[in-house]
Amino acid sequence: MLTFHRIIRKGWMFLLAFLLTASLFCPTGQHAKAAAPFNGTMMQYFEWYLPDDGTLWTKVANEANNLSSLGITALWLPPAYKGTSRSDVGYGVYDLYDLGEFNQKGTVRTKYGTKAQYLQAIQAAHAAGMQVYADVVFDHKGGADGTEWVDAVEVNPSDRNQEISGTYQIQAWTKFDFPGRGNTYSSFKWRWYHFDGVDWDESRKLSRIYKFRGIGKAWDWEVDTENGNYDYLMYADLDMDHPEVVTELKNWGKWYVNTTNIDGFRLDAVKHIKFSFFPDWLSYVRSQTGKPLFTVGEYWSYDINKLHNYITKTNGTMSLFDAPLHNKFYTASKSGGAFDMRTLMTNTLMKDQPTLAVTFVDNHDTEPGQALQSWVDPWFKPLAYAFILTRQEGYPCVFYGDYYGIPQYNIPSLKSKIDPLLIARRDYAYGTQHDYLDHSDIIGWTREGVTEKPGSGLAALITDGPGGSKWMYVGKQHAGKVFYDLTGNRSDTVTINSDGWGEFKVNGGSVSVWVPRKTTVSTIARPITTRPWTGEFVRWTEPRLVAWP
Ligand SMILES: [Ca+2]
Ligand SMILES: [Ca+2]
Ligand SMILES: [Ca+2]
Repeated sequence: MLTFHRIIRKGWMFLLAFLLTASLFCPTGQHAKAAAPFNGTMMQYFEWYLPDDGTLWTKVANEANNLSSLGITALWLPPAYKGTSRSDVGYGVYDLYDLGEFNQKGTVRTKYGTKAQYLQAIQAAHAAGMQVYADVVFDHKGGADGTEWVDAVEVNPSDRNQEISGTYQIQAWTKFDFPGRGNTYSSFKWRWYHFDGVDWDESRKLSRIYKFRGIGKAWDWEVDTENGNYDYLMYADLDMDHPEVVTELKNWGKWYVNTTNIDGFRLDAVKHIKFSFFPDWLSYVRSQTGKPLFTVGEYWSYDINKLHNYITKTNGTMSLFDAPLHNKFYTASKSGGAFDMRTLMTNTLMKDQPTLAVTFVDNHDTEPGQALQSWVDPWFKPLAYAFILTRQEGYPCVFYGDYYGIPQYNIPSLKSKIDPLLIARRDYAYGTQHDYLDHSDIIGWTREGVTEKPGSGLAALITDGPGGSKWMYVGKQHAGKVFYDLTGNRSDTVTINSDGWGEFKVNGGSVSVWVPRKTTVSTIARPITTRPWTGEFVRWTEPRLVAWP
């Protein structure tokens, strides 16, 4: 009997130990955690005016667990290689192979830190269950080590197909020898014939748009047709028609992924790069590294047809930032209520190519003082974030400058406004969506929730005008449940009727995200141990090219 009791007791203790362990890993009591959906959320982890103090990579490592626990699943980090100077934001790329490792351009580290710190940041992000996307700048190179004499012709800045001078020799900054790095990682040296043009003649100290002359030299095509041919943007423009350039960039891509272990790319200035280049480059790097490498391109245009054209030409091989949607947010925020909110998604990628749209509110280029300045007014930001974070279309990207603020322009942090919306995305924004985009001021939508995500489902309202209410359907499974406003903007509650409907309210010029009041489900932030790093896409759906039109 004693033995029998011991066995029982031993068995009980095993069971207890198992339950304890299981509950540690599954605080919500959901044992089928692996199968539960999890919404992917990207964060652009920099803004233009960060101080040149070399601390960003360390901050990434330090904040990784906090960001992950709020539901951030991927970080887009700024260009990590050596630019024209230490304070270069990264887009004036000098040496793609110098990640803050060699003494070049008067510095070992970049604006953001050293190579060792960068690799550490990526490791920390992975350990916290997040992906990391690298910023890739292939359009141009700056900060050349020397000049070369090159035959060139001036072109009309507003029509680059039009030559406006005879051919003459200019002194161009096109010689890249990388004396600080030597032949480490690559022995490739850049010469004038690897470029299509420059905008500076050192011998005459003249600023023009110079197109190089020589065998096979021409602006690349197809590129964006703004200014006739928008191949040329700045610095020394890479010639993607030159096979040595294509091979070197492929070698670099493979080296970069293998060296840094990053999970994807943000491609800079794709409208200035031959449209056929990236599908070839991406398929090479993906096949050589065996990684899916999620990729989003920056095609800066508010014209949806240009984005459709690029997606068609690149065969859906990459996502694009939804610049037209950003423009809608900007316009709405500046219209004092006169914007027709029913049209918020019209002619956007979010609507037309929802699985290839990376949605965002603002970025480092739309900040005050930047080239594409179009800063969404602060009152509208929580509305815009609710729109991209709680709807089913698009892969949303949260901007560092919104989240932490921009001291340079005394722009305060919106963390207290964005955090509840991140929670809404992480825990509630699942399941069938019902749209009520039916009023010039107040629009709304609901998500029914899914059983694999207990307690999920929501009802959201935003208005650019007066406050009001809307009857919306959240699903019969919510009948009798009490919903409250997760944003805290309203303190009343809504009880769902027996048909699954409720009358949800929103204040003027505001947002409310109504969610079921928790009963048994814990509100403890998801510990990272429940989502071990798998290297897989963390999205609700894989990218998929939709037939258009
Ligand atoms: Ca060319
Ligand atoms: Ca170009
Ligand atoms: Ca309106």
